[in-house]
Amino acid sequence: MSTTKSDLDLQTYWMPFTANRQFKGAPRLVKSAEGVYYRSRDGRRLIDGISGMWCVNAGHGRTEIVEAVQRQVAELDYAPSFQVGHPAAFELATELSAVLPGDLGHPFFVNSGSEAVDTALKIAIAYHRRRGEAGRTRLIGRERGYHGVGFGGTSVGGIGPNRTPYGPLLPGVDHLPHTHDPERNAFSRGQPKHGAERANVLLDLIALHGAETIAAVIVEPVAGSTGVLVPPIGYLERLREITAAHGILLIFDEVITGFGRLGSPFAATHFDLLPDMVTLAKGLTNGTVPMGAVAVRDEIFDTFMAGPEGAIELTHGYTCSGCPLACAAARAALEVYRRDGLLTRAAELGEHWQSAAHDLRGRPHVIDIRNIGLTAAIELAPVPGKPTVRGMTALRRAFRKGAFIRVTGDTIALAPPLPITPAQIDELFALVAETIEEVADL
Ligand code: PXG
Repeated sequence: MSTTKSDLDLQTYWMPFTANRQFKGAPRLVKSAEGVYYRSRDGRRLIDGISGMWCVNAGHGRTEIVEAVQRQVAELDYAPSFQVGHPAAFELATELSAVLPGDLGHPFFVNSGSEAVDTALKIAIAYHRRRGEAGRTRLIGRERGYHGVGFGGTSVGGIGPNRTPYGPLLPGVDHLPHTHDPERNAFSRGQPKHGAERANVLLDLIALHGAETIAAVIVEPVAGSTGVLVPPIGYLERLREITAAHGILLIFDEVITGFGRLGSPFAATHFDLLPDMVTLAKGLTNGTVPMGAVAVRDEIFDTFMAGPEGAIELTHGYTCSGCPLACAAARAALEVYRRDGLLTRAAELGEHWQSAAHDLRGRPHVIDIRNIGLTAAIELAPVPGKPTVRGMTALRRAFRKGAFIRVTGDTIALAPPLPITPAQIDELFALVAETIEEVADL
């Protein structure tokens, strides 16, 4: 089957985060997937270098997940979660809490990472208010951060083009500086050495506004969307120290880092730090059914449970919060992760992955390579005066060659399904290397 426009109406669908008109002139369509491969609509095999979109951590077409969703939809297609329950949501909450570090648990279910972030920000503000600190409303994100597309997540997010079209956004938001420092850290393997001191800017914001006005700091432990910025050694520890000392909640947005991406179940486990809340989505259901979650430490949960018994503790939730299908998918995904040892597999593959990534050093226009766990970014120098052109051309060329990758600006981002084999890692990087050669002379 060909991907011509004649047999498929491409014009009506308004695609997200896509140059619609350019895409529709030369569409890239996939029609099936299995393991670490997609199949394009015209029948070509593509190695999935980015787990769909950082979410298919267990690989595609996992029978256990497919069957669990099928059974669930046949038995109980939908049930609300306001004032009524169904067993799968309670079972999932218990199972998820068991894999979360420390006393993080009591998951509040939502439908996406964006909703998880907005929910976490609302919980943070409401938590302080319940404790008599209603003045703590200020939220602090970080430059280059991505926290989804809700108004809260957009406000604490730090990627200019995702913010500027949308007006003033939330008031009372500040941003820490990002941690990208190519002069000192280019081609670092794993965590870069330099930059922990950038966390100290939080002290300046505290001096400026007063700790008593600040509700929470939210960061991606490893910034994914912006092109894999790995935290400098000591940076996250410093953020934890400062937030704890000033009564500020620390939220780790683990939408990408959760469920084994770094070689540990969560970034909090990996860096051995306990944030006050984590946001989850993507890998929670292996990308199959939309679902997100916010997990909180006991003290936060207990604070909400302390009021009058008949009162709704959090006036928040969605029609599909804890939907049966999503719960079934997540329970099956967690079981696959556990049974196949996927939550730590990235650590086993880490050396091979890291060498394969850094072997690209010296290819044309490669100005930085960053990696941690099963993620990597290969940053290419922009074509002079034409930022993003080299990146987007690479994406198109790679797709044609048989590699499914992500590109942000002129940076190639890679994060394959965790069951990938060393030979498949080599296959992926060989295609990326060829692609980089092909975009040398733009
Ligand atoms: N937080 C983080 C850290 C994310 O990476 C979200 C929140 C929002 O999740 P939802 O489910 O609402 O999309 C994300 C999403 C990319 C890319 O190209 C990354 C995301 C989404 C789309 C593209 O890197 N991350």
